[in-house]
Amino acid sequence: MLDAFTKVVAQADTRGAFVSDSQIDALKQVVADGTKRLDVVNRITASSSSIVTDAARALFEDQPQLIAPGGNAYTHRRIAACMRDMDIILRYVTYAIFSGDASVLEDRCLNGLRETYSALGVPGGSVAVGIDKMKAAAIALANDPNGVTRGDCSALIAELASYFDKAAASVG
Ligand code: PEB
Repeated sequence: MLDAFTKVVAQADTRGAFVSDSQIDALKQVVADGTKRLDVVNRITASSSSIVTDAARALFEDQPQLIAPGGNAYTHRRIAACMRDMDIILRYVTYAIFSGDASVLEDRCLNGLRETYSALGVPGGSVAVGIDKMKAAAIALANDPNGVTRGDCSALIAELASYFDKAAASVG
């Protein structure tokens, strides 16, 4: 598990090189955007349960066969497992945006998830749709200008989007 800084160190060490100017510049930006980054983590964390519930509800509205007899989310036990999975994925996305690196998400959540889902008969494409709905809600929250000093958050939002996209692509 790496963060933006340890990633640079690991990459430099692999090359047997000192940290480069361009790497230092990129990390300066990470430091400069630190407060915004924490605001994003804080907002998503505070609303995580509604992000998950709303996304699951919208997914089941779009794909009612999931909760019909024979569907992979049929019965409360499976609905609960489904919402728990979405909660886990969102939690790892917040860890990734917090640390500025995808490795925690990749190594501890997405690694082997496609195989797990195929063994369980969980439709990965539907999970990807659920992730996409969480992405839209999380980005709307992170981008909400109310209650915060306004600034350019485009790089952070693009980074946040990339973690959701990585999660969706790994199961879809
Ligand atoms: C991954 N999900 C399920 C299981 C595991 C995971 C390991 C099997 C064990 C269990 O049921 O608890 N666990 C989960 C995860 C991590 C982890 C992401 C990462 C660290 O440790 N079914 C649907 C929807 C979708 C869904 C499309 C969006 O129809 C999910 C939600 N996952 C789902 C369901 C089950 C499951 C298990 C329904 C239960 C399947 C079953 O028992 O038949």
